[in-house]
Amino acid sequence: MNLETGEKGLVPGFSAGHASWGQNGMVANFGGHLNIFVPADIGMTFTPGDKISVWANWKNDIVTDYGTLSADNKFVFTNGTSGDVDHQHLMISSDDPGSVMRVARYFTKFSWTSTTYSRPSPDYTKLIYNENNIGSTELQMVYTRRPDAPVNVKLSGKQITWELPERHMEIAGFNLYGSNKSGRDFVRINEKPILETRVNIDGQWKYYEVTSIEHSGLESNFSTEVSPEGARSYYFEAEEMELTPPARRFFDGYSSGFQTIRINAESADEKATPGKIRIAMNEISSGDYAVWGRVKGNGNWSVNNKSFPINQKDWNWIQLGRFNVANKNDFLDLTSTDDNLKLDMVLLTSEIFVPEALYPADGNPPVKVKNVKAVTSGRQVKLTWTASQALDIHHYSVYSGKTADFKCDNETVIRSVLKTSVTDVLPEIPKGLFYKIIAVDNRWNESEPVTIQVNWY
Ligand SMILES: [Ca+2]
Ligand SMILES: [Ca+2]
Repeated sequence: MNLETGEKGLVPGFSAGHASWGQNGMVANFGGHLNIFVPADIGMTFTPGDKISVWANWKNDIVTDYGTLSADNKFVFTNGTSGDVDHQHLMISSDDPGSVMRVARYFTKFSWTSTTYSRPSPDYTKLIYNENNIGSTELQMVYTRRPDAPVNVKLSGKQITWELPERHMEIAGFNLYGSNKSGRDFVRINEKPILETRVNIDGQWKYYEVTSIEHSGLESNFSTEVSPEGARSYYFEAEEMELTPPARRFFDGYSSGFQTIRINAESADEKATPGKIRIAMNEISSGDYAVWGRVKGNGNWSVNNKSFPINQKDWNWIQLGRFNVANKNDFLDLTSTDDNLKLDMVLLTSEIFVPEALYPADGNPPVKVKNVKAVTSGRQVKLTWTASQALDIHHYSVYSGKTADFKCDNETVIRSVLKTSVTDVLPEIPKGLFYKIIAVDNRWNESEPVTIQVNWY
């Protein structure tokens, strides 16, 4: 009986195996390629069919195990168990289940003590999962997106105020950055995180921005800049804009926010339609702006129907013409039909500069580490160093090679750490051994490496 209305009848209960549960309901498999959304309050209705909706209707089976639906219903995290998603942790957008993002590959054997669940953190900036590759349970973590930056940032006299972004369960505080140039060269000002949503400034800098910082130490990109003279540069993460397939989210650790947009049609109909990224101009001051895109791939991006050829093997900032913002209802539409063409970020600026870094608002790397020491003990090498002086330091990466000129890359990295020491245990005492240490800031700018040679004799 419905106690409010007195209505009597049969009410449904609902359970599903191997589903992705969230606070507001679940996404459950219904046959191989169809997923349905069942809201959590399904048992409160006599007509449950009206509340169940199709969440994904894939052309091929996407077979997944248990998973998690984010608290805002926007993403499902789950692990693939066969076919082309086998052994992969997936992040799938509810807005476009056609973008099945492959976040991490896992190497594990089934065991009840080490099940392969995909657990996002509360704001789903990180995915945590088990493996039993080495022992019984190894916890692994991968970043999935940056935290959201503060919103409604305002400068009034000597005070800057802001509001919490939509996703903020993991935000521990805020950092303040200043620069004398719009859109670039921002440096952190505060030593300890700001715990309130306001800060007083001394007016030493022309431009200010704020960031959110998580308990984990992961920092957001910058908010919109504020200045007594008004903002002149605006950055947009392509994946956070309004999207029309075949413009789809794609996971890429070398892109800003760890995600990018890729043109990826899943049907002939989609192939015939341009994918679109729409950027609203509602917070942009009117005026004439240079449009820059961080792009990769081959093809054409069209900006409000004017076409720009792209031929970039690696990520690069390319100017995509100019745009005159006349009023708040204007849109900037970036479109393409070229498969695998990518767009990571967009910059609108009325300044004259060439954006260069992954995130040009801070292209300043930390200073390199000092006092690197190596102490050997049997087959162990203990490396220590003095912390980099940069306020925006995030971690240190340690690389190892046989010659002094070895390259620092994914092949030679041995560990990334938050502390200032590493102990490397070697299988045997090598003939030549060099380590390089690189300091990395919150936007992944890297210092010059410092090299040390290790000798046993
Ligand atoms: Ca991006
Ligand atoms: Ca920096």
